[in-house]
Amino acid sequence: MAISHVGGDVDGDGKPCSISADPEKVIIDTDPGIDDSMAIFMAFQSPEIEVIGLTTIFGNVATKDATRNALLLCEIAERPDVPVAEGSYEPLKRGEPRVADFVHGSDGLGNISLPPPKGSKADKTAAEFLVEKASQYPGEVSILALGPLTNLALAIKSDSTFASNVKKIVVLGGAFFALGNVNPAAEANIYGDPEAADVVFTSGANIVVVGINITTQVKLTDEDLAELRESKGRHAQLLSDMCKFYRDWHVKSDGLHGKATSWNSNNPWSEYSPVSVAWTVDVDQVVAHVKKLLMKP
Ligand SMILES: [Ca+2]
Repeated sequence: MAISHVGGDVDGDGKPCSISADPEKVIIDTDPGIDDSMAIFMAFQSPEIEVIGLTTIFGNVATKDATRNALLLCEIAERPDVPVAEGSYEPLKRGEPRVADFVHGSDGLGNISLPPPKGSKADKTAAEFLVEKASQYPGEVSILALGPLTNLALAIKSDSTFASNVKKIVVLGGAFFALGNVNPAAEANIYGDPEAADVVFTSGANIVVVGINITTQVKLTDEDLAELRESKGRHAQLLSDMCKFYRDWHVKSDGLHGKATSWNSNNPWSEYSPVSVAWTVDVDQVVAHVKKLLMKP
């Protein structure tokens, strides 16, 4: 990303810092979800990113609950202007979607009795919204896909130029040389709609995959959560409340730790290049970045 403009104290840390003159347009395809709520708040707190819309999908909750939560998160972040387009209620091959509400609470946000949103969803479906924005800004829109890939697959199927119009699709999903979290062979977002994942990975779009082998390394400890609660972070209290349910569930399972930085472009989808897979990350740096954004006033 080009850093070409020195802005004011956008970090709130007392020092001037660089921001992109032209923030990256991002659509977040999401099933919020506590981790997705963090990601959405972090995106809103990042001057490098212009969130041009949220699209919703089943996964951590049913799609209509994901839509309610997405609208609510935009309102809490004082960004009710951000459109929320509702996605598919079911995977490509149809049938009841798998919903993991035992991880995130029945409302998807840790059962903390939040009010309903005031606003309403966009007129367009998620797939229509994705296609419209990708063709309105060809080569400029990145999609952060945080749930099953149904909406992206529908967009690819409905518009043959979609895959080449999007700048980049960052997929949170898969497990590389690691066990899945639904069963040893499958990670939840891919398992939620494997046919859609196949459509996306073979579309020719510029894709970066961040799998569970990475995400299980990047953890907020109880100390981190205490620090968050004590911080002046804009949504620190809310996130701390939400995280209680999530933390208690995750205490039951744990992953491994690792460090280094590498992306592997030689992978099972290499013939559909460019698909890059993250093998490792600098865990300390990622955690520090997450905390910085979550604790930003
Ligand atoms: Ca998610």
